[in-house]
Amino acid sequence: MSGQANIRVSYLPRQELLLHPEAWWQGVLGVVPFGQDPDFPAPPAIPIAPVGLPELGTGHCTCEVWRASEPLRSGHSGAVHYRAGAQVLFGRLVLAESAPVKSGPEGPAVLQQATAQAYAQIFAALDGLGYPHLLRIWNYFAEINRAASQGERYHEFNTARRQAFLRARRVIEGQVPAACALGSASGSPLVIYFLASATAARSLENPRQVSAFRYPAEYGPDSPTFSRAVLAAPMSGNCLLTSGTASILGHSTVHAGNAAAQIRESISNVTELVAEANRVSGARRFSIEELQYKVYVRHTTDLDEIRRELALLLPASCPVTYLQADICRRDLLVEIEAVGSAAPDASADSR
Ligand code: 3EB
Repeated sequence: MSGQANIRVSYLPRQELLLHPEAWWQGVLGVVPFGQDPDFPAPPAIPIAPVGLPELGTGHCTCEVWRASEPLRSGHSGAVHYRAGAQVLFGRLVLAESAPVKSGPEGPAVLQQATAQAYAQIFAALDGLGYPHLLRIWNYFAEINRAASQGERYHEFNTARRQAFLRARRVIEGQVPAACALGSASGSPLVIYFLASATAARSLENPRQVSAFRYPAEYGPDSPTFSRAVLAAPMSGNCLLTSGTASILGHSTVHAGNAAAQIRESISNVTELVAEANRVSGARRFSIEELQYKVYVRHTTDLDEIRRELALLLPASCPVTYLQADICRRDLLVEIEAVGSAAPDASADSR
């Protein structure tokens, strides 16, 4: 046994990261710099996921830093740059869509091709390296709401993702990874980063919501392939990773046009996931007050209202990073995701 490979995330100002000595980087799995400057001076062994979304409401740029408490090594597998310990792997990949994106129903499905390629490379890397269990995957691509051959580009993405799971002999319901899919600026490449594990995690659903993999056809011909959250425990380290969580009840968007009400509903959904995680672990491991958050805001003009509302729902001590992004349904104004780490609790890890 290699012991606990606790995954930890922290949100650090870019300037602070640059001050760390070489030795500090040994425990870093990967870095996700926000803001639009993709050049990031980390040691070349560290995978950098250049998500490139504008950061809101702060004078500096934040970096999401993933760390693990086990010896790490880095490598490349196809387009995937990864860093991994015995239990967990962080990987990232950037793929340009191969031809200019044309609008309208006749546009070529270049996003489908890029998505198919990206996921094929990711699963090939995970199978080859011995981390077959995808825990959480972050997807960013240009113009997610733009009309395309299958309704919107997000629907094309869903079709290609689902097919890629099947081709890689993965299930497409139940034990599927947590995820998010957000729209970046026009011309941005497909940027994906992910956490995977050598051992299976526990996928969670939200009792207030229809599982995304069972969404009816009105949201696109192929359902999205993700679970509402993943509980990575015990070997991958007592970590709760929620999916992007929005103002959806059942399968329907609620509070269209009202950003404050949407963020309230989203927090109610995260609260439900925390309760599920605690129920499944058989211990009160996680609380809404102790998670770390990222909030995706569609219209920067809604930022102040969303911050005011969130200040009523979360203690000021919660780290919250605000990013501008398009959300996958046109009527969604905001989406939130959370990560929680809990202290190892031997008594609760009987499964
Ligand atoms: C939703 O609940 C909102 O396609 O990977 C949230 C999380 C959403 C993940 C994805 C989409 C995805 O349906 C959108």
